Amino acid sequence: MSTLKAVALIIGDSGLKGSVQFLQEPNGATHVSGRISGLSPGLHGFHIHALGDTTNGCNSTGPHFNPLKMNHGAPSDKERHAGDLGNIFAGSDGSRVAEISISDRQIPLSGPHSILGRAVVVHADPDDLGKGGHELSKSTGNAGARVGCGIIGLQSSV
Ligand SMILES: *[C@@H]1O[C@H](CO)[C@@H](O)[C@H](O)[C@H]1NC(C)=O
Ligand SMILES: [Cu+2]
Ligand SMILES: [Zn+2]
Repeated sequence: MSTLKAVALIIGDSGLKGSVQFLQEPNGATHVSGRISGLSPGLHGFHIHALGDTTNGCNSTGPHFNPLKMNHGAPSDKERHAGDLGNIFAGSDGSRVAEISISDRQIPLSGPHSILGRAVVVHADPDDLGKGGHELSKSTGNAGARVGCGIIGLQSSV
C-alpha cells in the first residue's frame, strides 16, 4: 500500500495564508508539516475541526474533531480531542511565519477516525491546553477567533 498524503491550503484574515501537509507514516502516526504566514507574533491554537465546511468561513468548520468524546487537552494528554494539536508559534522578527512539524497518532488519513474532508483551523490566541481555568478551557482551550482554515484533501502519493 502506498503512503497516504493529504494537504490543506490555509486562507484567513488580513493576508494570513499557508499550506499544511499530512503524511501517514508506516508506524501509524501522521506527520504534519507546513508553513503559515501573516500571523501575529506568538502562540496560536492549532486544531483539526470536525467539518470540511467553509460556507461561512472558518466558523462553519464545527467543533474540534472529537470522535472519542473527550474533553479538550494538550496533544500529549490522555484526555484530549483527537483534533487537539496544541499551538503553533510565529516569531516576532517581522516574518510573522509559523513553521509546523508535528507527529501525532490520533489524526489518521484512513479508517473510521480519518481527518480527510475535515478542516485545519488556526486561532487568534494561544490554546491553554485545557489548563487555563476559563469556562472554555475544557472545550476549546479558549483560543479565541478562528483566523484561518483550510479543508484537508487527498494528495497524490507519488
Ligand atoms: C465568526 O464568529 C465570530 C465569533 O462569534 C464572529 O465575530 C465573526 O464575525 C464570525 N465570522 C463570520 C465570517 O461569520
Ligand atoms: Cu480550533
Ligand atoms: Zn480540543
